[in-house]
Amino acid sequence: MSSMKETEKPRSRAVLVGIQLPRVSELDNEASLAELGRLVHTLGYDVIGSLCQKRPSLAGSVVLGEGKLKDLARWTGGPGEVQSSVQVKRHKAAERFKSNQDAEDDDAQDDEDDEAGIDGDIEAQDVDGASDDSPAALDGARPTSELADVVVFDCELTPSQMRNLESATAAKVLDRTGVIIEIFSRHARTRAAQLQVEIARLNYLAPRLRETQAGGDRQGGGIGAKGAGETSLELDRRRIRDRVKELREELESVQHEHSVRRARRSSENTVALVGYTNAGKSSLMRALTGSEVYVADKLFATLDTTVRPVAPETMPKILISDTVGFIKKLPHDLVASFRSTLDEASNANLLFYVVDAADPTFREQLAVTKTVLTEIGVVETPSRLVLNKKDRLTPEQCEELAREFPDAILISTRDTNDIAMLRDNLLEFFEREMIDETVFLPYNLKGAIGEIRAQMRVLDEAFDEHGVQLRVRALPTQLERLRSKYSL
Ligand SMILES: Nc1nc2c(ncn2[C@@H]2O[C@H](COP(=O)(O)OP(=O)(O)OP(=O)(O)O)[C@@H](O)[C@H]2O)c(=O)[nH]1
Ligand SMILES: [Mg+2]
Repeated sequence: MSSMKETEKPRSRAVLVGIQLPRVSELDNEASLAELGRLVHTLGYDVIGSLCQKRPSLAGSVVLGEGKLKDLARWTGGPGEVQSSVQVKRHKAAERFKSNQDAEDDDAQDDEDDEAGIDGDIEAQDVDGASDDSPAALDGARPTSELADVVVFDCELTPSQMRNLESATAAKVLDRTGVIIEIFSRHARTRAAQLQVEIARLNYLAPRLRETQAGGDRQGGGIGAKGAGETSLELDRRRIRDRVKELREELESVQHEHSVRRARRSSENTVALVGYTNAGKSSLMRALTGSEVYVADKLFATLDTTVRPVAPETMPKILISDTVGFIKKLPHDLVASFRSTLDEASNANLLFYVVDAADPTFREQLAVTKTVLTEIGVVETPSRLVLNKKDRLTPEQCEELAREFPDAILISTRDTNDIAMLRDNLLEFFEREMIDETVFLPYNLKGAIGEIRAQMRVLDEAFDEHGVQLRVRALPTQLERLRSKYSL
């Protein structure tokens, strides 16, 4: 539904800015910037270019060097330097000019050749670093026929850096955290997810709100105000704090309901699908359970955990839970909200680490996933590595991966044979873990008998005048829970 909204809106144009810190390799930096591009695209912006600069740190009033800032301003039509308060009026005029320009540009959006050529130009400049003093920058020489209205930095910016950058570029400035929080708030569907994201969003906004108000006319510190009605940006920090407290209280009660529901499922066999965003978890969920969960070529398509039984039904019944995806440089507050969303994972009997094997950076993505799970206390759960999107690999690549990860399961969610194989693998796992035990149930424990039949495999049964003696095959944890629940 939200995807509809995203495509209906006139699309904003964004320029990406990467800061390459000393210990970051060229490759990692590129991958990170490419990922930022996909995040920004998910947000509904068109990425029209990118700039990158090596810097010793993220310090400084605008993070970038002087010349680079001017380069950046050419993309947005901004003044190219931080405006003093006297200059703010001119800054405003520039913004007005820009929005007029936008309207014109919308009428003439077919100049693709032109745009592509100039894109290449800028990239070449960036690579040899010769762009640090372009006198044309201030004369309004623009790299494309269209100006960008948004600048997105692939790092976290301080509130004052953000304000300075907005002043120098006359564009809206976002950082990676802001983009991720915005995507989360658009994609959150259940009340629990909405509450978690809203808390993270307000915490992110609070310091920026103070700074921007002190700075003058702009409000909102760079995050899109859309959909934020109730969190109205005029709220001062005290009111934001109150609101966060309220939200946390509501969240607690919602989470209590969730944990009750989870406890009800606790005697069942569950497999949690975990992994980086866009790896194919929801696709795998669909394939294994026949359910219509949301699949999309978007980052963070899924924010809420869904649980469905494997279909066709298995005995014992196995539940699959689909979880929220991970990403590098995840904002801290969002990690905290993962904690509860990922309780499903911590209660699972088995974890499937799903990775997009066609993504050259999947090893790192897997490491990020494992780190976050360890952080939230998921440590001892047995796991399997599922290398997905096999259809995008050559046979040679498949062989190499099989050598590198001998225990992994290489699949494509689009291949029914692969899904059947994965399903067998899943059943085998539960089969291997299961033990046979005899339990005696007095006749008055009808509920327990029903529960056993629904969830465990009954191998043998013998009745006498007091009750029924069942020989069952089940997971040790299942049996344990059964015993404590019915005091057997
Ligand atoms: N080529 C190919 N594409 C796949 C495969 N499995 C999934 N995809 C595509 O990958 C994209 C992401 O799939 P999802 O299932 O939504 O990924 P996800 O892991 O649930 O992502 P998040 O919900 O964002 O964490 C979609 O466009 C899928 O169609 C596969 O085996 N091969
Ligand atoms: Mg998903």
